[in-house]
Amino acid sequence: MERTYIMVKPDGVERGLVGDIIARFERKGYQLLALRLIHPTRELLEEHYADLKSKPFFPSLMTYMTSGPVVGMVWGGKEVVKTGRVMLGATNPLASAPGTIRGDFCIDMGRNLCHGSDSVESAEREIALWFKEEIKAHKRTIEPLIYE
Ligand code: 3AN
Repeated sequence: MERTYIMVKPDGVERGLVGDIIARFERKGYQLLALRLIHPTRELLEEHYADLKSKPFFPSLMTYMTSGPVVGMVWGGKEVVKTGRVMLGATNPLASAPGTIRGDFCIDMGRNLCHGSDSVESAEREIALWFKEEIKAHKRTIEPLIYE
């Protein structure tokens, strides 16, 4: 089963949008495999955002992301990496379609509520980074109702 790392950022937690974001993934049919409320350290975030280190917005991204707890989740299901990002919307919320999380709930790129892995490879890297312990999927009875 494909897995992705979805994270509600500090603004999403503070604004009480965790439940709505979880509900969207649940209603879609994806399976919640792990969930943690974490106040991330700078070191963890620097590793998570290693490819953005040279960007001019990196210092403000660090300030934003260390401003409060985040909710990290692992979701599983068919094409969950790509579809998860569609559900999040574009990085710039003003370019995000209504019906997406960012399109519905936010305005600024630097307050864009959530993160979703951008490839299967980065999903596995991020899951290993944010969830050290092994994640086991429990057997569900819903699969035949979701997948052919
Ligand atoms: P995404 O989160 O959509 O994968 P990335 O990985 O390019 O986008 O950027 C990570 C985070 O960095 C974004 N979610 C956003 O908070 C911030 N960010 C990206 N680009 C900009 C930008 N041009 N100005 C300010 N913040 C940005």
